[in-house]
Amino acid sequence: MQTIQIIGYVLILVVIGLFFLWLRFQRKQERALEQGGVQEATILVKGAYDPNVITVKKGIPLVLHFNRQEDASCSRFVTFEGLNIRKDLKSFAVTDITFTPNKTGEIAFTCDMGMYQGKIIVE
Ligand SMILES: [Cu+2]
Repeated sequence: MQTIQIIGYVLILVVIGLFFLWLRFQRKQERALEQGGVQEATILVKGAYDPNVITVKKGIPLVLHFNRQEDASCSRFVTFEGLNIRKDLKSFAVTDITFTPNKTGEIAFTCDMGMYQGKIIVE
């Protein structure tokens, strides 16, 4: 094989790799739906949190429906920074997490190893 061909294959692999990285870390933003005094959002847990950025309003009870469609041990627990919330998400089921965001700012949530990352933006 010629050197130029090898360089070509390597470049193609690099581009494919970057594409998957971009898919994994891109922001998928959504606003919680407000209805009847609560706001809620559904987060698909499969390879990542989708959406991984959720905008909510301060002072209104928030219900997050974590729909975990996998059994990878990585995503089993979700922890909310600064809220003392750590929850076991059952595989192929929806687990609700409810709290009222009391101050504006950002609340990060992650799996135990920090591979899956998301955040709540409180407005
Ligand atoms: Cu993990």
